[in-house]
Amino acid sequence: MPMNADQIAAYERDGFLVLENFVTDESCDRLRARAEELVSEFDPAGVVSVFSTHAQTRTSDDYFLESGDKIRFFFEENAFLSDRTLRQSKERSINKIGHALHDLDPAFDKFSRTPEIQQLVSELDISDPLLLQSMYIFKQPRIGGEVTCHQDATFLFTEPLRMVGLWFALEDARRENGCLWVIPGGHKLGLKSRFMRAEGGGTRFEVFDNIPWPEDKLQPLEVKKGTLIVLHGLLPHFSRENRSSKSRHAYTLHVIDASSDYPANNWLQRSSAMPLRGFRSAHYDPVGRS
Ligand SMILES: O=C(O)CCC(=O)C(=O)O
Repeated sequence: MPMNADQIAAYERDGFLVLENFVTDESCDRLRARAEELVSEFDPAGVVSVFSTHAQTRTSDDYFLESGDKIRFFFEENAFLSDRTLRQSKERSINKIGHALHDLDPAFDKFSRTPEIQQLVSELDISDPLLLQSMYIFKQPRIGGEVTCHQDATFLFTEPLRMVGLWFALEDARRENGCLWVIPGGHKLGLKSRFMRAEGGGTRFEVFDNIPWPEDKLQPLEVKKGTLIVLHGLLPHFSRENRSSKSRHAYTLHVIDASSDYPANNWLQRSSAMPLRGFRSAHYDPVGRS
């Protein structure tokens, strides 16, 4: 359904939009079931990589840096006991899967490339869309890690900036299990930093502005399963730890515009054999011809 003028105005004013019932419960459940299969097939031996946003660091190992065109699995920071064994089952230890699910897995391709998402993105000033990054985020019960306050454009920079984040709640997200928090209007504060590949290998942050976020303005977005939260690329947002007994699964998709420059020193890169694509599916034809 097209967005109305009030919704577009709210997005421009606040930098985010909450669209309830954007996805059916059945679609959410299909994606959850597929993620479960991927995790059960994943053998962590030798590839253990942890995802953390604390202290402005992010895992910079090759497993992470090469994941832009792959399906890779990252553990929660608190997944391990001191002897490096898992505190909970493998299924309850993964922080997220990233970053090319939407291109490599048919179920994720189908979920990501619907006419509804295509239309929404076209209404957000992205006329030549490219699906850049996807993540399945588990926010595991009890050990789900905090995601510190950030702008997605820090990690997925384009010049000029034309990028939108789509955050799909696959389960109810409440304060208790680590819902998203946003700073309404914070997208007008400018870009604070860029996370990029460093010249000598690894990654680094380039900081443009050290002023702390106005955290008193943070607002929780408690949403129901099936809700889509649209995030402007510059909107500051974060999520708290999950200490509850409930998980908080979400799927995120980041879309950029082909007319903007995508710098070669952005952390997320792809091999030339797997170029970015728009809404034409490689696996699935919404009209049913293939
Ligand atoms: O799902 C979350 O808890 C936060 C995700 C997020 O902000 C991100 O990955 O950019």
